[in-house]
Amino acid sequence: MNADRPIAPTRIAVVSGGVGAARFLAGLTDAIEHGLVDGCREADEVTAVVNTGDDCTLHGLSISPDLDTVTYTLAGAIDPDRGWGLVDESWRAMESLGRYESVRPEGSLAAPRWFNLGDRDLATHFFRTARLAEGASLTEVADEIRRAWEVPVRIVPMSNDRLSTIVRLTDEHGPGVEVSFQDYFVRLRHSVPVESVRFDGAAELAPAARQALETADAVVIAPSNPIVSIGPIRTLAGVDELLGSRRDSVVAVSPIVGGAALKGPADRMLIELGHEASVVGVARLYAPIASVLVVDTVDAHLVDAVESLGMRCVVAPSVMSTPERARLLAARTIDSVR
Ligand code: FO1
Repeated sequence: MNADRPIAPTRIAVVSGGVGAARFLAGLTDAIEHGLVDGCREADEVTAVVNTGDDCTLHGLSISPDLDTVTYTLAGAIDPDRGWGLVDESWRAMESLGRYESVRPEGSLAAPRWFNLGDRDLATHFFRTARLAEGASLTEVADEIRRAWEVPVRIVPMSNDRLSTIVRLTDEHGPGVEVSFQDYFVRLRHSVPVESVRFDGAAELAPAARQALETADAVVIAPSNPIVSIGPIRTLAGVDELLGSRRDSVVAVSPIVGGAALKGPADRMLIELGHEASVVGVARLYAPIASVLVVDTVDAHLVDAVESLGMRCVVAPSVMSTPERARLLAARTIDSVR
C-alpha cells in the first residue's frame, strides 16, 4: 500500500501535537463509535496530522515522540500517568547504559540517559530507524507502526523531512544559547525561561498531510501547545494559507483553561514569547486559520473577548479527565463546524 494515498476519504483532519491531541483523538474515536459524529461512521475517516518538530536522534535511533504518543494512546497502550511511553514498561536497557558512563570520553554524547526509552518502546525506534534506512518515508513508517498497533485512525507526520524545533534560552544561560526541543523539554524540564523559538530545516508538508487538510469536511486544531506543537505544522509552506482558505470548517480547541496549560509549559511559554496565556491569547493566534474556538466553562466570561477577534466561541467542558468527557468534547467540537 502507498501510505501517501489513504484509501478511506478523510472526513475529519486533526492537527496534532502529543498528549492533549492524543486524548482528543481517543475521544473522537469513541464519539464516532457511539454514533455522535454526524456523517462519520468509522474511525478510519479521521486523519491525525502530527507534529514532528520534537523528533530527535539518540543512540542513532530516529525517535518521533508525538507520532508515538498518538499511536500508543489510540492503541490503548500509553502509560496513563506519564502520558508518553508504554504502560507496564521496563527500563533495563536504560539502566544498562549506566555501565558506560564511566568510560565515556569528555564531550561524547554516547549513552545519554536523560531521555528515557523503555525496553518495549525501543522496539518502535528500532523499527522506524531500520525502515527509514531502507528508504521508506516517515509517512510510510508511521502508517506501518499504527497498523502494527491496529489503530484505525490514519496517523500521518506533518512532513517527511526533518524540521527541528529550536529553543533559544534567555541570556542568563549565556548569550544566544540554543537547545533542541527535547533538551529544553526533558533535560532542562522546561523550567528555564525562553527567549524565542525557531524551526530549523527545509521541510515540506507531506503529501498525505496536505491531502487530509484539503479534503476533510472538518479540520480540528487539537488542544496542543500553539507554539511548539501546532507552530511547526503552521510554519510549513502553504499550511496557514490552506487552513485560512477553508477557515469556516476549521475549529480549534483551546489548550489553555482558566489561564493555565493542563500539561506542559504552554502557559509560561506564551507569556515569555509576548502572548497572553488565556483563551483570548489563543484566539489571537488562531483567528486567521479557524472560525471557531472551543473554550472550557471556566472561561465562559471571555466569550465576548474571543468573539471580538472574529471567532465564534463555543463553551464546553474541555478538561479530558475521563473518556466520557473526551468523547463529549470531541462530539461538541465537530458539531460546531458541521
Ligand atoms: N518526556 C519526559 O518528560 N521525559 C522523558 O524521559 C521522555 C521520554 C520519551 C521517550 C519517548 C517518547 O515518545 C516520549 C518521551 N517523552 C518524555 C515525552 C516527550 O518528550 C514529549 O511528549 C513531547 O515531545 C512533547 O509533546
